[in-house]
Amino acid sequence: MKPIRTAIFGTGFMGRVHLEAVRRVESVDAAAIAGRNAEATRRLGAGFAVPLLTNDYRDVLRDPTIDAVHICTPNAQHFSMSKDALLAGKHVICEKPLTTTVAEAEELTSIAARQGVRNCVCHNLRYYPMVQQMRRLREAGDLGEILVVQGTYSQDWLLYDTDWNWRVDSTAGGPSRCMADIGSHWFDMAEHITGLRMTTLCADLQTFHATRKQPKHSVETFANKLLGPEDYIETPVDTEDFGAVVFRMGARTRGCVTASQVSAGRKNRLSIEIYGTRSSVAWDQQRPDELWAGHRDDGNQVFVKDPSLLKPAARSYADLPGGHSEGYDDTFKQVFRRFYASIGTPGAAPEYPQFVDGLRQLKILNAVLQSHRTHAWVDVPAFETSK
Ligand code: SOE
Repeated sequence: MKPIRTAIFGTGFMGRVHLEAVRRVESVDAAAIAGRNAEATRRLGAGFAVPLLTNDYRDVLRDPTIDAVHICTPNAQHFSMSKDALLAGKHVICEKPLTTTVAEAEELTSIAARQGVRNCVCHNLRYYPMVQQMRRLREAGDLGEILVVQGTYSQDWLLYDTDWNWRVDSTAGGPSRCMADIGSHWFDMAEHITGLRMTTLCADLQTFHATRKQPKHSVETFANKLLGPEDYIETPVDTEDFGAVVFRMGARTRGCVTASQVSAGRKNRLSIEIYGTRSSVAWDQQRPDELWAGHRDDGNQVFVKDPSLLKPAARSYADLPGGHSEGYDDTFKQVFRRFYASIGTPGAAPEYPQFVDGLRQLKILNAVLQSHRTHAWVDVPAFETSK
């Protein structure tokens, strides 16, 4: 089969992660990189011997030999780049959040449907083997009825007022920062595992630093710790550092979650706990190969990832034998592998999050912002997602 030719838009942290993962997928060639920073584009492209390097993503869209694009730029650019790519007939993988407004996400979802191309929003964290195992345990009825869903997504890389990244700036990242950047992963995972949908919520957000010291030059995600205090500009901040959300999933299931980018020592801790009438499960992204199972009338257990011990439907998400850890990078490989396989198999049902799932997250985020603003519970509009 002829390899599928793909391009990466954006050369920051996510651009590199996508490029490395694409290189691990069978029958896909990394054919182009588009980045605004010429030196970063050259360096990334040279390292991976990518043939077409440009500072104008439209050069890629005009190239009929390129089949697909990955959009890994700051959030505010997702909409126009995705729209242009869809209209150029490319298959599109876009980083989350899909857009910065519900209206934009709705427009992209309908253009994608009209164009008949494959589309994916990168909620990759669903594809840790143990997250898939939790989903399959729930499907098999091992958890019983889900009563309570709780957890956190906590990081510390924006704790100090000297910490800066484009995500802090709402014109680049959108009106929500912490909830859109990491809270959305948690919500997506909670719905994916439980099969339930958030129906109503009450949110409280907090911006601890009303101003931050913005470096005079652009800073790579998570790389701010390497800067000295000398060349900063004091800049007002209008995006949240922390959020707490209490929610309902239908008539009986209840939950709560916090998302934080100011929790010292928590580097990238997504933790989720699901309590059912039969048993419980709990998982932490920083110990990805372990799954805790809790029992009322028996000893609790810690399962260690081993494909042969996973539920059959979770097995294809674990490529390595037990004792060989699989982590963050591997989740991208799992998404991209399924995305590219679906391009090669036109009738096949997609097995990855699509733009409609990105739209769902935008609706949840909208409800979070509205609830915080009005100090009130807000309903999350019900609609069909791909899950
Ligand atoms: C930064 O908070 C970030 O890179 C997010 O943007 C990713 O989606 C998350 O997976 C890790 O942290």
